[in-house]
Amino acid sequence: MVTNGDRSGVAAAAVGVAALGVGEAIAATRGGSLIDTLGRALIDVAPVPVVEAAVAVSGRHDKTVTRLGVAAGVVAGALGLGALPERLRTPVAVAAGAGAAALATRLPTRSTSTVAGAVAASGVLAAGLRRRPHGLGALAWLATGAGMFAAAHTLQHDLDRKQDNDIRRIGPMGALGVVPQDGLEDEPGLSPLVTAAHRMYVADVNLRPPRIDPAHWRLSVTGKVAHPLRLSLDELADDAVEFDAVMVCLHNHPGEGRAGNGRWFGVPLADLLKHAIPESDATRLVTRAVDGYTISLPLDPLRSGEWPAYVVIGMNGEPLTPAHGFPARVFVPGLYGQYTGAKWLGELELTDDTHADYWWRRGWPAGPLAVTPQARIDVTAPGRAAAGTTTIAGVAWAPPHGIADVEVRIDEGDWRPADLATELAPAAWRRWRIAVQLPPGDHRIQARATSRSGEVQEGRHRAPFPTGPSGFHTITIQV
Ligand SMILES: Nc1nc2c(c(=O)[nH]1)N[C@H]1C(S)=C(S)[C@@H](COP(=O)(O)O)O[C@H]1N2
Ligand SMILES: [Mo]
Repeated sequence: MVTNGDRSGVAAAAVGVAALGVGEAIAATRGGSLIDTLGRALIDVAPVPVVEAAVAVSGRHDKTVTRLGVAAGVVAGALGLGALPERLRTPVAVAAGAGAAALATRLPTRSTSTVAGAVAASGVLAAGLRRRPHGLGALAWLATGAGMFAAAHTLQHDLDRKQDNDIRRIGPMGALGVVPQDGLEDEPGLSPLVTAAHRMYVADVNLRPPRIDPAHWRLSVTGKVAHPLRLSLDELADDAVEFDAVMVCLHNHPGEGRAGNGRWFGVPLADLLKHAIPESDATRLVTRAVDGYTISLPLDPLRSGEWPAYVVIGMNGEPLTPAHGFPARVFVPGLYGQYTGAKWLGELELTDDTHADYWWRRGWPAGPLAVTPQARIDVTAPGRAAAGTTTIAGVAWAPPHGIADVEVRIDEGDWRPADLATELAPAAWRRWRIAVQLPPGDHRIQARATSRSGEVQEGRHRAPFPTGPSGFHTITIQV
């Protein structure tokens, strides 16, 4: 039996889907998205423990989970609206739309169409709730919503394709086609020495990468400098060099995949700073993305070259992909991603210590935080060289100093040194392998890394917040 309350619930949900769909389609005409704007707003205000729990639970699917959460929230909001007394529905729906529109104006990227989408969505919501469709009527609203979502998807897809074409036309960034080797190419299942861009983890607060026209994009170097700069991608490419380094997310628990090794192409930041001529009271370098997100760094170690830092414009011989920061990002090998510099870079601003970054204002330390040594086990397989042996292999990193040792222990026994592959660069990850003899049964295998600076991987488990995770990657295998 369908009660009156149930029926108005169905109506409100159908209207909610239609309203959101219309909003998405209108926003998408210029690349905006209501859902993504609300999602970003949610990320911007969520308390750090909530963000940490969401990152831990959703893993690599954090963006999908956020989007579904927002969509569910909007539909739930429509249900709530539907339950309100008739005379309140329209004003509340319009207020919600105005709120969403106001949020959209806070995000500089493609905000006009998102504002229009929010206004339209609140209009559809108010009109639909007044009509209270049921039966086939509700179905028609649902179908309209679905059609609008499909239209939004097509529009976004076309814009993505246009961005991809713009990027493809740029041509190579670095020595395309040179595949480095380290001697462990014969180990199936081991992480590649160089991580392909499409296999590299993605971590950021944007639900969709900003789309940037490379023809009009310029990197500005501003603030406390005697000689402000505005540089095109071509001008940056003229001064770029290749370097190998591992990018590590602060949220990477031992054994996880939030780390990748790239052959990057970038302009040494020390050179850029020399050209810009910092003023004497400049103490920080703010790396600012086109959407306003910032990561800042102390200026001195960047100027002196103590930290080799780069404005990166290419990865693995090609321009950066949209997900990884096209057209430019700042990268200081050895600092966690959250502290290393902004993707989708628009500006480098020299300033003083009055600046506060996105994450510090939320309770993270001002940092910068350095990557600690970590070893990951990728492979446990019957040894091919000798019968009765087990091959254990993986990757380890300790940027910028490099890996001195990787050791493995079985069932909490003594640490045994693994063989290290040829080092690509101290800041890169290093592959390793060891063959061990294991009696039949279950065994706990652990690996630990030691840096060339003498830092030994810490075995005690620690959560990522606030200074980065620790512990050993531990796996159990059956022989
Ligand atoms: N603009 C911008 N840059 C950013 C972030 C971000 O949210 N926005 N996240 C940082 C974090 S936390 C990490 S781990 C790295 C991830 O880079 P990747 O997605 O290319 O692996 O980018 C950093 N740069
Ligand atoms: Mo990160």
